[in-house]
Amino acid sequence: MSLAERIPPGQRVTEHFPVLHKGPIPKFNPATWNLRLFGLVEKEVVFTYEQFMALPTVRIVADIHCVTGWSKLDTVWEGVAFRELLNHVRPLPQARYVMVHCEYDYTTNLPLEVLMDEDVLLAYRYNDAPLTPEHGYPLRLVVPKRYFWKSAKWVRGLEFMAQDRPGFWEQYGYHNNGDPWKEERYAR
Ligand SMILES: Nc1nc2c(c(=O)[nH]1)N[C@H]1C(S)=C(S)[C@@H](COP(=O)(O)O)O[C@H]1N2
Ligand SMILES: [Mo]
Repeated sequence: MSLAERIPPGQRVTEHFPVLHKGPIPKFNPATWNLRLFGLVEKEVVFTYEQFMALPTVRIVADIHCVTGWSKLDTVWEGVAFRELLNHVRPLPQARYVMVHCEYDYTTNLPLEVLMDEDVLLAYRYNDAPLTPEHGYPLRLVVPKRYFWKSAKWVRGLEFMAQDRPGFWEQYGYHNNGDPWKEERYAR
């Protein structure tokens, strides 16, 4: 694919890695940090930092697209594939959506089916180095096929749900789906 074909409509490529978020960068304490998988699951699962870091890892190379107009090509992420988590938690049959919960109450919503894609991961390394605090250390979601606001930083919980519910930006008028190729930037 040519470079031009990799840029969704209305986007421009940046070499930088802009930092965008609401509120402060949370402090990280590995002794108290955990990741909670809850909601419509057979049995709730809570990973300690140590347990989470022991999970099998994947490495992906992906282009990322921010709704504010920048795209960044060939970003490299390492962490745990979302679908690996389903070896540890069993969602109930009616669970079709996930609310991603972060520090300071940032949330974003995604269909479970979208998260099951092989390029979706909970990342703790970026471009062959530990993720930096401003980019989501110790753990961020990466969903390359959606605008980057859905790639939530500082993730602490995944809530399995039967009905969809808007997350933080989705409540403030961002598109519920956020596919860059369809330019799903804002809700009508
Ligand atoms: N927890 C949290 N995650 C967040 C945000 C936020 O405000 N809080 N902002 C989102 C938005 S709008 C974007 S564009 C990306 C930016 O990620 P970056 O700072 O690593 O470029 O993070 C997303 N994840
Ligand atoms: Mo954003």
